Amino acid sequence: MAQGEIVAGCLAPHPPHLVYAENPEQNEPVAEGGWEQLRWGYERLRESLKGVEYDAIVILSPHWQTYVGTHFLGLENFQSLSVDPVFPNLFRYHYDMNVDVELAKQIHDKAESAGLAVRMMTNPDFRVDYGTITTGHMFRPQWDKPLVVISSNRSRAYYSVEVMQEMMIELGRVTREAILESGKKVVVLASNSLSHRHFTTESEIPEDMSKEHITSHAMHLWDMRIIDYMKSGQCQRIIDEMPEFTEQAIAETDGGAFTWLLSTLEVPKYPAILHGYGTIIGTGNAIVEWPVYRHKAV
Ligand code: 2X7
Ligand code: FE2
Repeated sequence: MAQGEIVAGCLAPHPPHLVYAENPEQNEPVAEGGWEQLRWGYERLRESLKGVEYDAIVILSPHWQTYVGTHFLGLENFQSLSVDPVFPNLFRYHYDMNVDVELAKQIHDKAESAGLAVRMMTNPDFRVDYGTITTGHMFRPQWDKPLVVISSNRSRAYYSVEVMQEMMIELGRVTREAILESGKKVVVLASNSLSHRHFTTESEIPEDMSKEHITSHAMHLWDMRIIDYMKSGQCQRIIDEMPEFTEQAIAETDGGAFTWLLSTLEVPKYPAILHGYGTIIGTGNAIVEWPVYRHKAV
């Protein structure tokens, strides 16, 4: 069997506003557009990966929060209605997703052997979180590739960013190993915003872009600093500064997805492609691709 590979890794944020603004048939609320900078960013990401072949998509979402270990979706198919608890006016999405259970189990088993607490989630009535669904939809609206969905173990909440990072670096390492051994080609996605301070009220028309901006200059400076590191191939500095970034920018990196992603990519030293940046109800969101397929040894 040929060795598997990670063909690309992406930062692929999930504010439900993006799906709302796209008006797909699966989502009940209807919008007059909005957040175009980010939606065009997702268009560019999809275009960039159009010619790249892969078998499965692996997502880690901060909105599937598990406090005892890391969980993996463990059934072939999940279908239901997903409603965002904070924005039920924007996101009521009827999903039907297929899971690559074989690959999920391979990552699970490797993680278990490495001493991480893990579990396969096999409850057929389980509702998939809106982070996974929004990233899944925006990354590949056709839903024609199986997913591996990994929960966010909230080790930051019990311990610290440092402990969270140690665990996510290990989870990233075993995720990579399992993918290489699986023989499959895979894209890995971290589903998270950067700075994450929300406005506390919503404007009358949620998609009124005259009301949209970053919550503060400090948040903007942090987002630009992290983007600069991604664009200039300095991902180790992101890992090193993650505790300050996560605490000072209230960043959604607290869920571990970003650290896990960088670890699956062996902390890239080559430049990432920034496809878009924009704010959503005050939070900072970047759509970024690490084009591993361009950096393969020939
Ligand atoms: O989950 C989110 C988010 N991360 C950012 C902005 C708005 C809503 O939901
Ligand atoms: Fe979120």
